[in-house]
Amino acid sequence: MEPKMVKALVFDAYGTLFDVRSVLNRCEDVFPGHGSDLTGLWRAKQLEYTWLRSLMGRYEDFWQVTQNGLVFGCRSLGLAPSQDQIDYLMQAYLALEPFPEIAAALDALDGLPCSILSNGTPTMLQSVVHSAGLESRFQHILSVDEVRIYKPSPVVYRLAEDRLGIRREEIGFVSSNCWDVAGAKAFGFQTFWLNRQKAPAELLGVEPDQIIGSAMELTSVLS
Ligand code: LAC
Repeated sequence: MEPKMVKALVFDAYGTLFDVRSVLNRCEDVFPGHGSDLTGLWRAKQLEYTWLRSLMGRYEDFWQVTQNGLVFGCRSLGLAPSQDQIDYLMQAYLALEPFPEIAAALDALDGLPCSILSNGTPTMLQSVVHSAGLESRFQHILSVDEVRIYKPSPVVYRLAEDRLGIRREEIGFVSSNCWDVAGAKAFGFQTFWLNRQKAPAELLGVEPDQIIGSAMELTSVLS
């Protein structure tokens, strides 16, 4: 499908701009031999808790949900982290590595306004963006904390439409999380699934408008 006019791009943060697997070194450091398993379990449980809490109507912020996901991940591997170990591992989330092409890809977008819409708390997002030196690249850094429900609730995507003041069909939404793309597409954004891992598409009844393998491809699919 030919993209319609896109007046602004909105990016997901975790897994899209920032590599959630960059916690691996700290996980391996604290629990040698378990780094990879803990990294995967931690992320999976973190997301699961966002969906469960949204369904339950019992929001708590992403810092807390991320910590609970970490503790559950440790326990399911038979590990009992101390509070100091939890604090040390959680600090990794404030300085996740950006994916290597992100700064150049944002520069190449040539003035197209870019924002972030994420499950992260405002503090988490400010920290990770600052640590990656990307502050000047984003017009808005929007957190679900304002609406106290997680993606893929349409309430979250509406927050971006309202704050950008641009109609949803003129907003391009970029995420590596296919389920997030599905939520954004169902809401009415134009969607770009950044599928770096060549993962199979989720079967959620909505297809991304475009599938790209690197953020560098945004310039060409938008032209
Ligand atoms: C986020 C999650 C989906 O940044 O990774 O919102």
